[in-house]
Amino acid sequence: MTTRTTCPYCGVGCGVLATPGAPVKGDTAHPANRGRLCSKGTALGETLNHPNRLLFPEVDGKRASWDAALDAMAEGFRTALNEHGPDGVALYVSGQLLTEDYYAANKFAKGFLGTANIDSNSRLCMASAVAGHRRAFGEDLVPGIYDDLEQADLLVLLGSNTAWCHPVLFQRIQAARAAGKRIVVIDPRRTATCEGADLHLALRPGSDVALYLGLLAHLHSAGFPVPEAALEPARGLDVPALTGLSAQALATFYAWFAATPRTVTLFSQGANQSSAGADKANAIINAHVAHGSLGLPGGGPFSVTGQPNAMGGREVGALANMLAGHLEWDRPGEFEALRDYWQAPRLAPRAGLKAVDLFNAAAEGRIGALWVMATNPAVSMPAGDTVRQALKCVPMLAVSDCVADSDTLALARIRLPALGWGEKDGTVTNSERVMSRQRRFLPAPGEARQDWWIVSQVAARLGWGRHFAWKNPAAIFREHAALTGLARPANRVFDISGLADLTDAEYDAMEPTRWPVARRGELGGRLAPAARFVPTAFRAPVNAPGGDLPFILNTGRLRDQWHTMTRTGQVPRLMAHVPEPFLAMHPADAVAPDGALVRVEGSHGQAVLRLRHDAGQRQGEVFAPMHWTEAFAQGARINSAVNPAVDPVSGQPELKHSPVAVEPFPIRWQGFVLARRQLSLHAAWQAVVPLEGGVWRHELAGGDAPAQRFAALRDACALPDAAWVVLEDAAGGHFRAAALKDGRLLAVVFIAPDHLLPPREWLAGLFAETAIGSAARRTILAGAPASGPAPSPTICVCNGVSRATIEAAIEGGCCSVAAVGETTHAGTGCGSCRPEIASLIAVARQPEPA
Ligand SMILES: Nc1nc2c(c(=O)[nH]1)N[C@H]1C(S)=C(S)[C@@H](COP(=O)(O)OP(=O)(O)OC[C@H]3O[C@@H](n4cnc5c(=O)[nH]c(N)nc54)[C@H](O)[C@@H]3O)O[C@H]1N2
Ligand SMILES: Nc1nc2c(c(=O)[nH]1)N[C@H]1C(S)=C(S)[C@@H](COP(=O)(O)OP(=O)(O)OC[C@H]3O[C@@H](n4cnc5c(=O)[nH]c(N)nc54)[C@H](O)[C@@H]3O)O[C@H]1N2
Ligand code: SF4
Ligand SMILES: [Mo]
Repeated sequence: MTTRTTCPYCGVGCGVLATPGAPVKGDTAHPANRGRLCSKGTALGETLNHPNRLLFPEVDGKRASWDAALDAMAEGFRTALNEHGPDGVALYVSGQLLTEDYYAANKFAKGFLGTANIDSNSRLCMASAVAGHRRAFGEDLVPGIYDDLEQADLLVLLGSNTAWCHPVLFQRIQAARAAGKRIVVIDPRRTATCEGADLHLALRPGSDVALYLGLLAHLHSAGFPVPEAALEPARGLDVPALTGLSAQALATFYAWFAATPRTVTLFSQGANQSSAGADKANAIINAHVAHGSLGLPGGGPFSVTGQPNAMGGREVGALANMLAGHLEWDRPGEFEALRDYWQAPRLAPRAGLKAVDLFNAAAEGRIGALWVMATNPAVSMPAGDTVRQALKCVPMLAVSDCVADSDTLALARIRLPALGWGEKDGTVTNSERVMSRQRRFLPAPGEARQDWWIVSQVAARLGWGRHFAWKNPAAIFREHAALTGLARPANRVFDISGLADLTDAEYDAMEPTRWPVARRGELGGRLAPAARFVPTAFRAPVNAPGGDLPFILNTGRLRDQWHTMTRTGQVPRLMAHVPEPFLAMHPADAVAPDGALVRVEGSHGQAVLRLRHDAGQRQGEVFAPMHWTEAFAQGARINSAVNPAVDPVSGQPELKHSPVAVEPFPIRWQGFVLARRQLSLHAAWQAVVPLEGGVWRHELAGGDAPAQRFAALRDACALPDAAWVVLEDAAGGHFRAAALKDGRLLAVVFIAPDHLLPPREWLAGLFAETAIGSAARRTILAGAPASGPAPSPTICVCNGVSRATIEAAIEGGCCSVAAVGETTHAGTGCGSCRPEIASLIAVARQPEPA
């Protein structure tokens, strides 16, 4: 049985076909991807059968019945309401909830707890774009559709690593790249997205508003109408100095933009995660309004969403400063309309606390009950250590999650097992306003239940049962859809009331549907909303580097990881691309050799990462991926070092810009252990990596005595009947051991005084061998084969092709991505690695430095 459903990762919202026991396939009938998938989507099947699911409710660390857990929830909320009133209870939810779950959570908080303290991880993600849309269009609207990205003659990718974060959009763009189409990337670092771009503007971080003000002034001088108020902040602005871009590069970009009616600016976290995020959105919109490209096919501003249902959360209004269905407190009659529709006399009368303020309130003891759903704030919030402290201050911290061991769950008093992808049922909305069904195709594991059900049961125990008496997600969807058609004093574009009378069967069969759908049968398309110019003045990021914190820390994503790695971290082939947490730094800045460990220290905390020299970084700036958690790498959570500065309009944290210091991490030894199971080891620094074939890689470093540590690590492998071959050079600080039994390798332990250890890939491969002879035993401790190519990281995860193999093919004369594919099969699977193959070709073509 094949089920048509939707990928649970990014906001592209690809349709997938799921058949239990077979690999997941792209749905050729889905408008977002037409059959394509990226590396994460392709590996979805491998994330099922998660080894570490939360299967039963738990209260105070003990298994509890649902009845007991739900009673404890209700009691926790009652106590907090009595002690603090509605301002002292809160929910923190997520764009990974389905629309129906999201709607239920928002109705519970705002309608019945009477608090608008319900915020979402969308605050860290989309809040600035939402604020920009509301200021310009009076409503949170994304005008464009994906076809516009294909039809644009000039595509500007601003603060977006599209190749890695919206890979199927990137594939669509590349496939539709007709002669003459230009791509400009605006990003301080050189990313995979820059491959094949016509222009890369490596601007100073945070200077996008200045760049777009310069564009507005240029458009004005080229005859496009711009109101004086919007132009004013551009006067006298030294754009080259503020952006660090040459006058020539600026002139080229501005001239292309002015001359190309079909121009799209696609923007993402480089714009949103900024203390000027809302202004960046409006500066972009202003330029398109002046240019006349807003609403044109192939034109306009295009905010792409991150999470699978970031849009759905915005539609149901589950952010602290919004009501449901795009209704607003400050528009006459809307609050009353919602209050009457929900029959909710306690409806929250005003906006609540945004994420950063919410966790600050918790730290101050002002939050008596907090319910976290489908997000991992202990890892993903800035000033991570402070947030962990705050979570510990909440008397009733409840967490609903699918997995049993997130960093946030570890702090919870009540743990509620939620259904995950493939088990839950409902809808999601992607970046182009297309609502798609996520359908169930797996049985519920253990006692896990869908989030909306859990909400409805807590509500019932608080006496509000009849308002939450839905029998299925279809019933919630109908209530939500009808709400969007409420007679409103001001018209809203977001209207899906044409879907309010879907039967259960029609809902189950619902095809991907773009809003607005005001009447049954109608379908939404590209929007051309009336837009206001919102004057934006340039402001530098809140915290400038200097003094003790001389570097700017930028953070973001990797191709094959999803957020806090709860799913992708379980899949060896997705771990193969980048196995360890790292810090990228320009070689001229390097404070330590490539591969050494460094400490990154910010105003609120620190993290230890492996240093990577990377000429694609601007000097003075460093970059770290956001993904690693305490569970995967002790001491390597980058958000400990990220500052909690926020945008004054949107409240979105400035996750892309934190002043930090970077220095060598003092250690006496570094090492690794490969074993056939995950070991519980403790060291000053550690990263754990699952490898193919059931092998676990443990990277370790410490300041204790290496000889004792070597003995302890061998003991920790707990292999009493294995034969160990051992090499000890106590004076040099080198210790190596391999445990074998019946010709099979069971474990290796390597320790060195620094990071110069043999590559792990070859050793890991030996675990698959069944008859390791005596000659081979010696090479194990050498850490390298007697002959043959050195191992290298996997670039193509679909076909397991390493960088060395690709480089050999290029050396052998393959000079295009297609030719490399024919020779090595690299890039012929999902295609996510094609930009990296292109970059290896480009590097090989560069002349040798004299
Ligand atoms: N593989 C993968 N894909 C994902 C996700 C994932 O975890 N993994 N997560 C999804 C989610 S929730 C989101 S929100 C999206 C995010 O998608 P993106 O926004 O594309 O991803 P990021 O890597 O966070 O940041 C994008 C780029 O912004 C740049 N940047 C930093 N500062 C500035 C600046 O001041 N100006 C400009 N112009 N650029 C700047 C960074 O260098 C970075 O390359 O990805 C989604 N897709
Ligand atoms: N430094 C830095 N920090 C960042 C960012 C950055 O670029 N830099 N990006 C920010 C952005 S844009 C985002 S979106 C956030 C993401 O950060 P988080 O939302 O914290 O990350 P996830 O790992 O996706 O957490 C989702 C959790 O929900 C669980 N889950 C999945 N599905 C369900 C479900 O149906 N029900 C329930 N109850 N649980 C479920 C998963 O098991 C997982 O534990 O990180 C933000 N933090
Ligand atoms: S681009 Fe990849 S991660 Fe995003 S929805 Fe499509 S398959 Fe999933
Ligand atoms: Mo996001």
